[in-house]
Amino acid sequence: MALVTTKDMLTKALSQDYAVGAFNVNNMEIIQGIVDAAGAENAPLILQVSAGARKYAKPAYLIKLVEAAIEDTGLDIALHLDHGEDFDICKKCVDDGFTSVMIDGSKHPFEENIALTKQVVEYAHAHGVVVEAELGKLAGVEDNIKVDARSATFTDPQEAAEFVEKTGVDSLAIAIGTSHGAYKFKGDPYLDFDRLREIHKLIPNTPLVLHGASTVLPEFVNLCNKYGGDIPGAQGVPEEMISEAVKYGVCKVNIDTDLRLAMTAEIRKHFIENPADFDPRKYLGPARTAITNMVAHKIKNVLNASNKR
Ligand code: TD4
Ligand code: CA
Ligand code: ZN
Repeated sequence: MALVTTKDMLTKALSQDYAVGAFNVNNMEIIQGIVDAAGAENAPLILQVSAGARKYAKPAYLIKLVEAAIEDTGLDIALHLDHGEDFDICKKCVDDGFTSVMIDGSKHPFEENIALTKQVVEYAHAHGVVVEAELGKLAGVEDNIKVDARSATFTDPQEAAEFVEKTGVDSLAIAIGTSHGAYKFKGDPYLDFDRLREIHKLIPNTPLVLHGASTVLPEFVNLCNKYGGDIPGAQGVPEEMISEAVKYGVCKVNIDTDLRLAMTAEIRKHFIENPADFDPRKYLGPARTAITNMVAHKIKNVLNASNKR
């Protein structure tokens, strides 16, 4: 049991056509809910922290909570910085003991993204930490209709190959039609699988990362709306599409929105059904269990990662 890098996890996942779930964590109940599922499914696990999570919970709490989870469960867990926006935050996380960092230079021009990513790779590798980078832009809800918008924003396969070669990055986040949040598509869900296959063909040994991979499970959206919520028209990536992507080099799958929805649905339900309750353990406990069940389902039925630890 230890804090481990994602290196071996992703190499193994890539060669065996399954994916490691990378779940965003913001508090104790979320962490406990996720690790219980990974333990029960005997699955590899990445816990990831955004800048927003660091701001909300403070880095020291998140790191200690993850260390506590390792001690309590005996699992190997990778602790990853999600969407690091500059060298400084990546350096800070490397210095703090993270085992993996993402430098998200996707908003910069290609050459600048390369230079920034290289700088992070040099520092991180010198400290035994692995690096994920990003090329291409996650689609906005509007972008899934127009083909020309696709080639402007989605990851270019040739560029992906050149980028990996020049930066020495360990894994690459790609843009093929997903986006963050609960409103991913206006019409029918669409992922550019041809593009994904082309990228995977050119860089077959590079683990690919799919951001924005929540399905926005209708079960939870409906519960939220039934119990006083107002999130109409929410739509994510169908689970079959995630499983399909896993066949073509995607071996890290990022999930945050589905955690948020599971937790919120359960809490909304509890408040309406138990208006006299005011002990946070009474609603955070079931919310934690809802997370465990949802994550176990993903590991087993979507990521194909049960018993891959
Ligand atoms: O990288 N992520 C998670 C993004 C989390 C953003 O956190 P802040 O609100 O703190 O900025 C994903 O790719 C998850 O995608 P999803 O489909 O779950 O939204
Ligand atoms: Ca980005
Ligand atoms: Zn992301």
